[in-house]
Amino acid sequence: MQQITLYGHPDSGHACKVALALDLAGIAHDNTLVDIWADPQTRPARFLANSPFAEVPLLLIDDAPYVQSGAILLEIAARFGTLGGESAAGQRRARELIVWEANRIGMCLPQIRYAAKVNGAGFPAGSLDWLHARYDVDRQNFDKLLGEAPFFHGDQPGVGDCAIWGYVQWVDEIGVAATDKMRRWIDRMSALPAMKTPAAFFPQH
Ligand SMILES: N[C@@H](CCC(=O)N[C@@H](CS)C(=O)NCC(=O)O)C(=O)O
Repeated sequence: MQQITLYGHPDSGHACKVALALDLAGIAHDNTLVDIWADPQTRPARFLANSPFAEVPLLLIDDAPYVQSGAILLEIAARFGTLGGESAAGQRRARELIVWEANRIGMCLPQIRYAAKVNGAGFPAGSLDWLHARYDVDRQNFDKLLGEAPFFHGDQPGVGDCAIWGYVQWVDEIGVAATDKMRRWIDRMSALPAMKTPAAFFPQH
């Protein structure tokens, strides 16, 4: 049987995306916490040997490493034929959603969230305004991409929903406006039986 290990941290929406996908698909795995706020050199040796930037998420399938949350999600969908990976149309949808998320909503929301944590230290003048302006476009495009379906992949959530969940789960904490459609999608995602809080995905033992 394959041994699957996900390295992550509850503050990492990128890691939450992958943890959610594995649980939604019912793929047996272990989650291992990596302290992303500690000196990288203190992180587990197996993690450092396999994550080129010492970043989470890292997925190990047996001894094969997979990094970059969007690429990991696409690997899960294709390898296990799940969460959109079952059909050519589902795979195309997954690619489009994941690339959009990484370029847009998954770029500005983590930065706005991090800026609040460090009180804006290191953010050049005007950069937060620029990030907020981008998010205003992104939330309108969120509505366009979702359309009238309950999930981005249609009647059931797929890896694209997992990707978008990564940071949209925190819109209220971040203090940015959600659209009505976004709020209803958040409610549907929150109600999924496989859904967990970030702390439950990556418990601090
Ligand atoms: N583009 C990467 C981003 C990964 C990333 O930024 N990980 C952060 C946590 S969200 C991290 O591990 N930071 C710790 C560090 O850089 O030392 C992905 O999609 O997986």
